[in-house]
Amino acid sequence: MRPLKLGNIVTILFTFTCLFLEAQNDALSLPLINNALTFEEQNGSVAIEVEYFYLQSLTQKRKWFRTSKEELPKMGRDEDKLHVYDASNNAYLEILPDERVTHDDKLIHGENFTNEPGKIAVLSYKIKFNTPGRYYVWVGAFSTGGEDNGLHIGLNNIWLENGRQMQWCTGKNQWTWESKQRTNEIHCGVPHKIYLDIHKKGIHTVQFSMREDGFEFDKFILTNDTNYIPVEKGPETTLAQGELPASFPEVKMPSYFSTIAKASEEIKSIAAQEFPVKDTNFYKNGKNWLAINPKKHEQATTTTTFNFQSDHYDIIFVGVAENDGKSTFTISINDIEIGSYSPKLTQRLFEEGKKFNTLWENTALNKGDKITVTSKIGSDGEKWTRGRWYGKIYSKRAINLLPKLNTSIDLIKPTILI
Ligand SMILES: [Ca+2]
Ligand SMILES: [Ca+2]
Ligand SMILES: [Ca+2]
Ligand SMILES: [Ca+2]
Repeated sequence: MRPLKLGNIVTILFTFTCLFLEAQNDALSLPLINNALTFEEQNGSVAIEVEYFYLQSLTQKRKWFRTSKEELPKMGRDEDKLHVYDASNNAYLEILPDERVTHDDKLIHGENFTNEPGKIAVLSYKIKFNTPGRYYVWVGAFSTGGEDNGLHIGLNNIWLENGRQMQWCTGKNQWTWESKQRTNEIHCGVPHKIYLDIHKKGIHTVQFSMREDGFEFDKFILTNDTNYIPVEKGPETTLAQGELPASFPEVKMPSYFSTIAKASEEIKSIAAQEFPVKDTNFYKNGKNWLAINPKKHEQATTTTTFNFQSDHYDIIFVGVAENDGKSTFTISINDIEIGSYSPKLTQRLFEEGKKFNTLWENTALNKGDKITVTSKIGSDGEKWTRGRWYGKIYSKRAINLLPKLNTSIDLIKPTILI
């Protein structure tokens, strides 16, 4: 028997792939729960993962599709990346296709945009309310542009003025809680104008419908507390009846350092933990960093050998910013200092990314050179930093990868360099 030619094999695989995706797309727009499942308001609040809608209707023009680690909708135009990392319950819905990505794309009323609530792609959730009253609606959404940041809210198939035109302006490119209504005067929205009035105890249906296609929707919270602001992923879901499926699989954010280090074969890197630790005053902090214990030491020094080809390199030092002071890092080659660097302060406990890297351009490095990093802890007057750092990256001058390297991490896929 003659062996199959490679071309044949490829064709066969391709056909199967297409069939599989079509079947999967359909499944990603269907409810995961039946209409017996009822969420429950307790103590004036209820939080719901939007992927647990029991009904989706009016889907001729646009449809909500679920995205999770293993579920990736392919539904026409959809230019933004996956945003599963940091989504509550590791899953979210996106309304697709996203035909209006920028202001220059044609606005088609009733198709890629609608100011009329309850007309396109309506999601429904059953909630048992124990406490009648006014409930402010908070929604966790991920917006990447100006044409994917609007939504409408309804109650029991009635779409009132205070559920129209929910709007996000700040918090681009990250999951962001908001509760504002767009008005003609204030396009970025007015707080406390998006609410539902629950007049009677018992089961009500809360609904959402499209305003702009490409909207990404993670979770919503109804609260009767005017001062409430959600933090992190918001409260847990509470149920009156039924059982939710198991949580979606977690998606870990790839390490920032490994992502940029793997961006090209021309990039050489030495991670902090590849430097020796013994007798240096450093310790290994988690899987990626070296750090100093401020109770024991103020300074630490480590040296390793540069084993890559001799050349001129752009050297990027990948630091970690901390919130209790600024650490200082000094880099030397064969005991000759090339410079020092202090990452800026951050509001978070620690943070990494392009804002916390530094660069020494066009530096001669020879195979066998001794590379030394000295860290000094910093302080805010009360607490001390830990002099954390991540590693160093070497990029050959000739190919100039800096525009690529000088980027922040995006999520999931390692093709992340913009
Ligand atoms: Ca998308
Ligand atoms: Ca859009
Ligand atoms: Ca989107
Ligand atoms: Ca979710």
